[in-house]
Amino acid sequence: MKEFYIDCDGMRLHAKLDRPEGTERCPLCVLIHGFTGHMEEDHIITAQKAMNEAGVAVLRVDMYGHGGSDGEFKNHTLHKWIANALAALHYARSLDFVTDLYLSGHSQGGLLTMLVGSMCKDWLKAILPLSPAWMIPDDARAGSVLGLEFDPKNIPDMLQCNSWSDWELSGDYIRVAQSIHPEEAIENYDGEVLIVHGDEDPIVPFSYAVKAQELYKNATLVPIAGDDHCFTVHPDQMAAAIRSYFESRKEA
Ligand code: FER
Repeated sequence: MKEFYIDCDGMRLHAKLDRPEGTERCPLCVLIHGFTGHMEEDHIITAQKAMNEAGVAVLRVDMYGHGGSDGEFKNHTLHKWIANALAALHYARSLDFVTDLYLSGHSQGGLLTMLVGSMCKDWLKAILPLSPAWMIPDDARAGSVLGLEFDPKNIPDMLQCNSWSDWELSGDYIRVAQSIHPEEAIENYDGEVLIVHGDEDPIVPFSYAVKAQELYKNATLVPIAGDDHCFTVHPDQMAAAIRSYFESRKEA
């Protein structure tokens, strides 16, 4: 494992690169956490290990205002995360050992994967959104994020939440989220997509995974029966879905 920082316009993004054992050249997947998350969460490590076991190097990167990266949580927006993901992909593309490039992320990182996947479809072999929270823009337009209500036409300067974990968030987060239309990113992407989602997720409804699978031209959905947002019930099944996807790609 190599730990370092990737520069993004003067901001430091905390990164870790884990390469599979015994390989010189191999594919690489950039892997991104969710809202309030970071690269050391159990489900992120589980996904990383599954990829490594299938012979894929993994670049985990903490996004703006999260984990060990620069920036304050309250100032993060999806636009900043898009810039961060582009910086991570540029770094990955500069590595000599990398053959094929993949992008994966959990929840808000899964939404990011869908957005950046569409922007960078010429660089990517496939995208792997895990429990992708692609209703965030709809929630922001409706004035309700994670159970917190606000007037979507008169966005407050600051949002405070004490229920879901304790956070405060700039109104800019909402302004940016309201401007994003994931359906366009889905429509524009014609590569392979692997969606993994627990069918009892209380945070991102499983119905969004079903709808994404239908809208994408080339998507597979692996439902994890009885599992929650972070795959705490069947982490082994989430890992197996990822591992077998990459193993089947090797044979293709
Ligand atoms: C929302 C719905 C889900 C939201 C965030 C999430 C901030 C979840 C994100 C995550 O776990 O990454 O409206 O707004």
